[in-house]
Amino acid sequence: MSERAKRLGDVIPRPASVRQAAGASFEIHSGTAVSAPPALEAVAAHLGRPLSSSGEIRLALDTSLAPEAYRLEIGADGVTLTGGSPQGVFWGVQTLRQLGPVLPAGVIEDEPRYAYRGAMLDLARHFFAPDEIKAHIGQLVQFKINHLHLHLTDDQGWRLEIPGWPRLTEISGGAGTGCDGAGPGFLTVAEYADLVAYAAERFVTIVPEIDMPGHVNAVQVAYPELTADGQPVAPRTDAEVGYSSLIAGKEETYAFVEAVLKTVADLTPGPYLHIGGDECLSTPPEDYRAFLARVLPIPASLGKRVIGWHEIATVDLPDDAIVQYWRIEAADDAVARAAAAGRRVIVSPADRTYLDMKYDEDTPLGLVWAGHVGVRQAYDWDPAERLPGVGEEAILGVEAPLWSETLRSLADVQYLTFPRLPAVAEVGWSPRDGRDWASFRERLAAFGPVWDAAGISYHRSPEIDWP
Ligand code: TNX
Repeated sequence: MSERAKRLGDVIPRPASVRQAAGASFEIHSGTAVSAPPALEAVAAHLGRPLSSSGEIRLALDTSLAPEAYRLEIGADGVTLTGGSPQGVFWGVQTLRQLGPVLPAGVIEDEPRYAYRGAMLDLARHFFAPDEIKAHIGQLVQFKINHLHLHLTDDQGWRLEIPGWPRLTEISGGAGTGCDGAGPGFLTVAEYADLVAYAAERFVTIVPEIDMPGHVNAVQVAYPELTADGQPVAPRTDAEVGYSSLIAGKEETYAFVEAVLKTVADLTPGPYLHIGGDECLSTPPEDYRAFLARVLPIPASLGKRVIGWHEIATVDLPDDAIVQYWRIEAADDAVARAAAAGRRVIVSPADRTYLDMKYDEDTPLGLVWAGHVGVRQAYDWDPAERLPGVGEEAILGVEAPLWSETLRSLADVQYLTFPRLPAVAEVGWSPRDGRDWASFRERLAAFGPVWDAAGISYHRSPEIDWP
């Protein structure tokens, strides 16, 4: 952080309430310690300072606050950070870290607008190693992102070991897989479990996605018995979509799906299983319905809540199903009907939240099918006004997906993620009337030096006056 004294509200996402007091600030110095009750010692460790019963950064719990809420009180004698749960305290720690060593006196009272604030990483078109995913999580949590959706499977590759189905990863996670064959690799069961634990220590829930019935060429390369005629199909490393499908009328299909979802559910402590369901252009509509009628109830039988891309809203949904909206047009009747029937929606409009869209015509990476997504475009919209019939009550939260067809490295991930992800994070966290582009772009500019120092390959968008 820069040494310049900040205003108390100079935080992304902008806190719900900020009252800066006149006068004294508190400066964190080399000897400043943290005091924390046993239940908060793990959170305290994220401050990287010694624990002491007389620490001037005092962590506390107050269960009358919402679990993700926190209150930060800064006075001349130190800092008191109180959360509704350890997660709330952890978000307060992120606020503290953004403010830097010189803390203006005053009080921040903060809590999120939406429970679900997600980012998605596509491991199928290009695999990212566990250490890269961990580094990414470390960046995301600074902006209070609390879900990482991992797109683990697609036509080009299969990226999670499934015991009993070794060819999925031996063949479709092996050499030559990924777009242009340049993204091989997969997570072993142990690596996935370790990743889930790493995320959990940072209060991030992993949302695993197994995409079906479309986007399954990699499955059918590994197990030709899952094609319509049982004949082998060729691996694909291009970026086409909509040509592959599991076969709704084959019993083998469901044995496969049940085995995979059981494994993923057993490995995933979080409440969600994402079953994809998007772009099934080669699945006849009646087969799509028949397939989902069998598959949508499986997560509940495994103790999980099902999420699917919004195409699933065209079929009968379990009561607790969550629909993830990704289109660019304003209206979608099926999603509105699902919301009217009580289903929750994750809002990911491609023209606002897709991190794989180019910023502008000069962006070397990314796609353009949803147009250019500049920083202001990612910031200046409201989830509750996006879809007629999908108001505040229906919205579980927002997510920014990053598809990896054009990505080859963690630096590429960072380039498309920063600085747009902080914009979507603020859309998901901050109260609507507390958001304002002029303020956001000023607060965002302060991250330039932070990212420079951390070696983050962010895009120096011309929309921001970087210092
Ligand atoms: C659409 S959005 C897809 C993905 C592509 C992405 C590229 C969605 C649910 N499916 O298969 O990777 O566009 O932007």
